[in-house]
Amino acid sequence: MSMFCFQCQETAKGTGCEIRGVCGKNEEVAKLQDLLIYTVKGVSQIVVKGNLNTETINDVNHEVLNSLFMTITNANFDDAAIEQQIKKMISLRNELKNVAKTDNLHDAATFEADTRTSMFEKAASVGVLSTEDEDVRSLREMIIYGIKGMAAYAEHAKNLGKEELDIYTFIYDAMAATLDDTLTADELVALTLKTGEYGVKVMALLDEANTSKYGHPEITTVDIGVKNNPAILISGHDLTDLEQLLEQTKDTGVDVYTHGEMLPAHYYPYFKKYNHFVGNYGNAWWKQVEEFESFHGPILFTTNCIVPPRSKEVQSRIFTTGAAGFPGCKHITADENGKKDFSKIVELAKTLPAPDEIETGSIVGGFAHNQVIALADKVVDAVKSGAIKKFFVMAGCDGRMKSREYYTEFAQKLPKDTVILTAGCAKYRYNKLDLGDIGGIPRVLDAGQCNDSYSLAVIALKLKEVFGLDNVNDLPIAYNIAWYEQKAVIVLLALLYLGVKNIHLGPTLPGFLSPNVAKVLVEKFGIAGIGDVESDIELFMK
Ligand code: SF4
Ligand code: SF3
Repeated sequence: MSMFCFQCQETAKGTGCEIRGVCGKNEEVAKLQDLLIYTVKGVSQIVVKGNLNTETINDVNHEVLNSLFMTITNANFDDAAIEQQIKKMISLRNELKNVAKTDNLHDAATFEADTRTSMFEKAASVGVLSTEDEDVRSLREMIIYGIKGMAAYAEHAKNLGKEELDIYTFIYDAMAATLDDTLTADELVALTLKTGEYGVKVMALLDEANTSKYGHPEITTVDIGVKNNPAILISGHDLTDLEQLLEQTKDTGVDVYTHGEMLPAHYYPYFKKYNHFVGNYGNAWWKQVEEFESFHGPILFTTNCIVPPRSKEVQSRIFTTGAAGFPGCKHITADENGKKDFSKIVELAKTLPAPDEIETGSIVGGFAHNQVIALADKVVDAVKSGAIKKFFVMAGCDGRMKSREYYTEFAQKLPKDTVILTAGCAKYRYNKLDLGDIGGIPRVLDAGQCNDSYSLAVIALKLKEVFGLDNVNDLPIAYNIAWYEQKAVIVLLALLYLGVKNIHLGPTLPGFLSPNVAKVLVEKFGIAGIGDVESDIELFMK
């Protein structure tokens, strides 16, 4: 076996990628990512054992976030960048050791590897399978994946100047705990739930960061056709990158379109002042292979999900920034003030043709908590009068598996007196269907990116209050969530922490759940997979 990774929904055979990732990750990158995570664990142990105050180690906090984010599915395929990050982490780790003056450290906190060969040698013994007990392995990995998602959201919040030290402290505690062989399965289950608690905190922090800077998302119609100007496509989740790109493209004759998870940026009042921020091009991440060809202009990846490009021509137009990376694509770094110079992208755009039109029309979104709560009276009346029978939370991710057609069919076949609450790129399975409205309330309410699943939880809690219920599970809300990568893991853990039961997760249950851990999730939280559309709808409507 040359590699092992089972962190995402598309893992080979549902059990693990062992030769090459279905995502395109090769053995080298997989091993380097394993080693990077191992260094994060070692750093974490030093911080915990040395009782270091996270306030005094901000550079380490930030590099830990970046390291975790770089290993998220489809974020970074650049072996050289990951190797550099490992070296940086080892050097920071050694500096920390001098400050912390701790002993009895784990190998993760002491090993040295400064060449590619020594890194591969080390990586061979520190990956996922180095934990022998399959239940402990399953729980450790679930915690780590949740923390990867948490780190991604904390990074976006940090880029907007919002940080919470106790989130960093939790990341160190939890990552260090994954090295601790004395922890029982019960203790790890408790830590998994605690990860969910911090998942809620980090999403609340990011919500605050986004809305305090860019305003509260509001109902917005987004054009999905094209204009005649040369253009740049921006993908991923980072709104500060978008802001800087829009500033730097102002009055240049170059338009900016969103792709995939960047679509919800249009819902923020702040970005509406940019006339050259013209619309959304295409669909969810996995459709990029065709859509980038017809777009013609440069593409900026601020985060996941990158699909390895098919042609050199497309590759030459892809730029990455932040935790994203792809070998052979230009990477743009921030200066010490967080400023990024996108002028190369703008110059390239000017030399390229305008995008081909692949569709026309528009989509409507912007139903984050503030907007929905502003409509609360209307919503509550519709529920009381029976016009709305049930809400379906269908947030999460999209992916390329054929089995995801389930979600389109599910949305189409839902009774007309139901409303879909969505967030994340899962929405592309049904956001262009004409599902109509109920008394002016659209039947698909898009709250935003995957992190805006937090909004859906806020809406549920608000409805619970309005209806005077004690338990969030007594609301007429069903959860049919699609997952793909590790941000969906933190969203799921956050919902479990909030007490939401009977979540259906698909299109397949995570490969990283051992049979016993899956059993705990089923028994304690009523987690279930999906079946066929008709029987699922019948079950949900009961
Ligand atoms: Fe396989 Fe997913 Fe890991 Fe990629 S991220 S190697 S597809 S499990
Ligand atoms: Fe999508 Fe990659 Fe998860 Fe943010 S862009 S939801 S999969």
